Amino acid sequence: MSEHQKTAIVSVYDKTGLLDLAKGLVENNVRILASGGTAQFIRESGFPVEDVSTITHAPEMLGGRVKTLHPAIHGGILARNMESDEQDLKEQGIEKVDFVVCNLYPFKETVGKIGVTMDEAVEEIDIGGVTLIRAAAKNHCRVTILSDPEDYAVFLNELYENTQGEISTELRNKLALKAFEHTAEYDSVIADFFRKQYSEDVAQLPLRYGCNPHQKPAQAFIADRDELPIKVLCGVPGYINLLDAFNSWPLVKEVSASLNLPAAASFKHVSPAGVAVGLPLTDVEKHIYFVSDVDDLSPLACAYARARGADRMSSFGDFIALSNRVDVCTAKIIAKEVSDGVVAPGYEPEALEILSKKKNGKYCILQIDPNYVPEPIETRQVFGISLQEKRNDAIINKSSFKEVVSKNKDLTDQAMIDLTVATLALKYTQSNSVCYARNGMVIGLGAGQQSRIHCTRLAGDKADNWWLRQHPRVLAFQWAKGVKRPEKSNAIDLYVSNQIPEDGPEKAEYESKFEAVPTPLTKSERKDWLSKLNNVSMSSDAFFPFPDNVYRAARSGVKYIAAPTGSVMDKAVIGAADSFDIVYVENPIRLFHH
Ligand code: 93A
Repeated sequence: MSEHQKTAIVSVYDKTGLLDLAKGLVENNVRILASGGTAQFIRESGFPVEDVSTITHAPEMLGGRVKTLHPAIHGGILARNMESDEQDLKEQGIEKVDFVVCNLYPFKETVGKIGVTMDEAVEEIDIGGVTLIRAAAKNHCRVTILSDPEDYAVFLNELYENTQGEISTELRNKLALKAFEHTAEYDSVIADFFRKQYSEDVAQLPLRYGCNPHQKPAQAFIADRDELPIKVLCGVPGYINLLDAFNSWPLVKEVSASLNLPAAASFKHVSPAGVAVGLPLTDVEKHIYFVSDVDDLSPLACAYARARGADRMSSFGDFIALSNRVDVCTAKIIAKEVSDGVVAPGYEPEALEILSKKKNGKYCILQIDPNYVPEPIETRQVFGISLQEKRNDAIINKSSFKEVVSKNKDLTDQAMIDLTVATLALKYTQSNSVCYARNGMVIGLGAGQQSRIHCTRLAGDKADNWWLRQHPRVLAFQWAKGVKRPEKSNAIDLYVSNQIPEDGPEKAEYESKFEAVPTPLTKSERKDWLSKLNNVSMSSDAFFPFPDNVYRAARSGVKYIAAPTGSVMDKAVIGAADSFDIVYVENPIRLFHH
């Protein structure tokens, strides 16, 4: 054979298109060296082919575990067009390889079979094939790697067109990338299999289903660490529980770190319904958050009472995040509420015992490693496409609110606390979002609205409801015997949101909750009471496009606003704030969250 004859190593599990390829290679005077089964397949069809042992001078061994793993093969593939490599080949009597055709043992298909054994799975881990593919792809400036039968045709077209048997750089590059993608995906499937075998409940957590019961299978896992940063202490977390946990935990951790106070969040559908720090509660607050009967509220308990109490309707069945080790007092409050689960860095033994009894022992209790720091780059797949971004690691604290752009520049310390809570809440709220806060807690949050003014109105209406819940007439409600906490919250919500049923079964049901049915608030009584709501802070995850947002905010006692600027209407928006003597701070960081 002439020393210029092109050589192909062919070793394929999937023999689709192999004979057309062999025919094309032969017609272009390419020498074919193939592994056992591949060689036999080609030979039986009458095409000239040599066994790889012709150059390795070693038989296939270990039941096929070693076929192509040999310097005569890999030296031939990896050699560059440079003197020292040529010299090495000459000394070892090795010929250069120009084309590698290889596809791998079907590991994924094998482990997908019901009842597959570990031995069966292990035998399907391709070593030699992956080495062939990676070696050829590494040296793609000279070697062409075909890892998919789909590419044989385009390869042969070039081979027929070019009498020298050269393949264009463009095609070699494209095929090399494909080869690297192929081996990366192959290895990730193997890792996934062994993670499930050897690290269940450590680095991998099987989930009953995804967002909905028909979305199976589902799992949570971490690929770059030995173990997940969470431990399941009770119950079985669901997919949405984990979405809530991994959004609410960083939120309370950051709020607590920024304000040096314990923090709590009450999440529903991956947005907070309430977020708060552990400032002490007044008697009225205790009353409206349903904790009047709890003695000696700890700071963490105050934080949760506030977070849960902000919007009791939305918090029904919440997922809770607590910044500190959970104490008995906090656990006792949680015990009384309808809730789905909790995440915290630790639990006092008695607190854990109390919580473990919830939901007939099925309450989801997660312990998170407070020192866990996620990778800076986050990837997710949507509709089969990977999206990657740097994690939103923006730090929000009191010093974030320096750029006062309004005439009134009097930003109080309490306002800075409230703006920190509100802005951090937005960082973990589905956008668009606007948040009202007062006295260290969220009092109204508008999440996931496509229009900003709808967020501002929604959050404003919630803030109004929160304030109306403190009206003396609501505080004096006389409940019928046996009315449960959620039923009380529902009735209060109908009352304060001015939606008291006027007739039919709805009215009867509403009235059945009371010992004495309360007289509705008149329009002017509502107005009077709402006019007393003051010193509210408001934050927005992006700029306000129109002054209408400021007008709406002012109606709910907003005195401090933090929002990014950058709208063509900035001047009009800030002008509107000035007309209400509102302090307007530019927050330079946009906080969209999806
Ligand atoms: O068991 S292996 O990892 N050891 C090897 O040395 C080796 N070389 C190629 N498997 C190896 N292969 C794989 O054999 C290829 O990736 C291909 O999937 C298969 C082709 O085997 P046969 O030619 O005997 O049908």
